[in-house]
Amino acid sequence: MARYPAWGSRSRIRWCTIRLSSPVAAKNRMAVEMSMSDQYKTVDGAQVGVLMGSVSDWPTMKKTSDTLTRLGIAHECNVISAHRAPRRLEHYCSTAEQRGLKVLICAAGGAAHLAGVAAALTHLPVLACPMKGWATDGLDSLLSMAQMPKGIPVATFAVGSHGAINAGLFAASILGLSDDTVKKAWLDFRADQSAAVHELPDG
Ligand code: AIR
Repeated sequence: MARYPAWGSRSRIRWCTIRLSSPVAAKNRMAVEMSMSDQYKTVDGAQVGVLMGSVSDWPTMKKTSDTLTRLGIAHECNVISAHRAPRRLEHYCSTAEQRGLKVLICAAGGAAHLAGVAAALTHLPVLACPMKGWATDGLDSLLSMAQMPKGIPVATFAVGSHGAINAGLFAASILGLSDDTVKKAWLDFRADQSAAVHELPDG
């Protein structure tokens, strides 16, 4: 219960009492929470959450998803724009840790605020993937992500598919610190990659 000032007919303050945690309010809050979590996909056992500002980012971010799959890392992919669905983003990020996620990878183009806002809403590490937009070849999103002011960091990767793949690999290097299966997959990947590098060109 709390008392709040309310304006009376002659502009004098009246006091009204609001029951802050009435059963009806709690039920409404629960309904809002439930409908909010219906608006994004969750995967049991996911360690990484991949977020995109738009479905138009998916052809690039599918490479992150493929990289995580190749390394055996359970993950979930969602489109949640910081600009177009801010409340959904808040709900997703503020429940991320309790749902078992350990790393978020955020991709957006243009004025890309997704990674920064996500990092403001969770203390989990946030990896940022700038997308090539409709102008400036992705420089706008690169700077939006790389130029975060001190206090809330995001780790920013290269524009486009190279950054998308590296973000997946970087997630593996983070998870590998505490997960031996992921560590082995990550080390195997690196060893295979080294073995595939030839010293001299053919011919
Ligand atoms: N975007 C969406 N909401 C906020 C931002 N920054 C980005 C998307 C996408 C670009 O805007 O991440 O890269 C264009 O989105 P769309 O949906 O118009 O194709």
